[in-house]
Amino acid sequence: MSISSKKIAVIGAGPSGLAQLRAFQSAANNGAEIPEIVCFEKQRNWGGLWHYTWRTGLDEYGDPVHGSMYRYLWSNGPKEGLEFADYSFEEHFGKQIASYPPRAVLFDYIQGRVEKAGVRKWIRFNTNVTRIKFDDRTREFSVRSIDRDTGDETVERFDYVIVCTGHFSTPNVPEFDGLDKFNGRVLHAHDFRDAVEFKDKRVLIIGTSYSAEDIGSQCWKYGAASITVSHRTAPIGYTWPDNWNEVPLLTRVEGNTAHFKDGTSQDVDAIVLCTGYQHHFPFMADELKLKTANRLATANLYKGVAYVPNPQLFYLGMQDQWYTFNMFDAQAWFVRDVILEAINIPSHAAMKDDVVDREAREDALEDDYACIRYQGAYVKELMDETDYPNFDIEKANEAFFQWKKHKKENIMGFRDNRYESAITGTLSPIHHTKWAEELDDSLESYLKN
Ligand code: FAD
Ligand code: NA7
Repeated sequence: MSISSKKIAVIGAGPSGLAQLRAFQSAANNGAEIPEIVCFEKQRNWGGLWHYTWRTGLDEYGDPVHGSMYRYLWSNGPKEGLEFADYSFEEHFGKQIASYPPRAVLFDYIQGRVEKAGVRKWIRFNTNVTRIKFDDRTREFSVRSIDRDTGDETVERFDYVIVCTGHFSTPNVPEFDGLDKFNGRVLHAHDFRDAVEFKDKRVLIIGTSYSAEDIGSQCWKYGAASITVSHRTAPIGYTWPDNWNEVPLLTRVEGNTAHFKDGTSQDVDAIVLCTGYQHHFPFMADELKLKTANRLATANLYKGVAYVPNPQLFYLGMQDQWYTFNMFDAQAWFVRDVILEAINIPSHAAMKDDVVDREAREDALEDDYACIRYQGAYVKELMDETDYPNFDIEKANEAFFQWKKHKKENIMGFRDNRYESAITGTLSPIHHTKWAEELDDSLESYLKN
């Protein structure tokens, strides 16, 4: 079968799905024959999590809201770690910008590349994929989708499916005794939208990872009375502001009083469960469903992307993430080259060995610095096998190392630092206003530098 008579389905038009579209468009631009591409996106616009919605719970069609991002979100890592190798910040904005852009600025950047590439025509917006099955006889997938405006259902056949639906939208929500009788608001991070709601409130946060740290910091910045962070494994351990404390795991709630594992207690007004997310693919037939923990070496994915039991199926961006946009790019270029038959998928046994090896190497990592190097090496491995523009991974790693150091020095001031681009070598400007004092997170304000 010729390449151009093949059909591929990309599910989701967030950063991963858009990376996949850009990868094919760039091959076509270089004269390659490419398959027919249909990208299904359940929302009205592209950008995935970066396309902000105020909605929580169910959306206007009764489907779960995908968005987990909130107002006033600024990049939690330096932009120098996520910059596209084929589209720098300077190319997009016409100048270098500061290192921790707010959500609207990153959305604009993501959108700029794909607008320029002209791939919007491949996307069917407001179309939800509801079922994917594989026919062993024809070796084709059937993809059932629904146009959410008309209610029309369609079933189509595809040779390849690339799942780009993200894994930070279906919350992991544990139970704690007494939450059902708590006299304040209880919510998961997925439903957090605006820190102003928690002004003057005593906020209890459960969890110690990115969401805990950042939602706590947002509430602090916008005037919460106090922040208490409760850990299951270990405290975060930064030098926090005076009205911030860390406590062991919550054991129960009585009225407004939260009790912790060490026997201490505190009165609180709101509880935010920053307890992570689940990899959740309700539209996949069970034998096609990726089942993995949130880790760097995902289970069952050869080279972190090809589904070992059926390598006509790919998953992008399913790793726990230090690297994001440029890692999705490297993955997308690799998947594209497998589909274009420029890269061969090895035997089933070799794919399984690859996964075991990646897991073992991850299990041996000792600290966050080693994790960053590990994921940087993974991005480089994929880049080296494709024509994705090779960029200086050591330099991008270095931006992450500096970021870790800056957080340790001043957790409420780390976003006031700047780094050098691994793509253009330019040093970012310092933002005109300190993060802790900057209440305006609009694109216009951020670009005033
Ligand atoms: P997503 O962005 O989740 O996009 C998936 C897309 O698939 C969505 O558009 C969705 O509508 C669509 N979709 C889902 N199901 C279906 C279906 N059945 N049919 C059709 N379409 C479907 N990363 C950073 O680099 N820096 C940050 O500062 C940062 N902050 C973050 C803050 C929060 C609160 C969260 C949750 C994540 C953050 N991330 C950050 C990580 C984030 O995961 C990535 O930046 C990126 O959005 C992942 O892209 P993705 O395309 O894989 O998934
Ligand atoms: P993460 O990074 O998966 O972290 C989840 C956190 O939740 C972690 O600290 C866990 O503690 C904690 N957790 C999970 N289950 C429980 C229970 N039952 N009790 C107490 N604590 C629990 O998710 P995030 O939302 O922080 O980050 C996801 C993405 O969003 C990230 O990529 C960012 O870019 C933004 P543990 O350490 O396992 O004890």
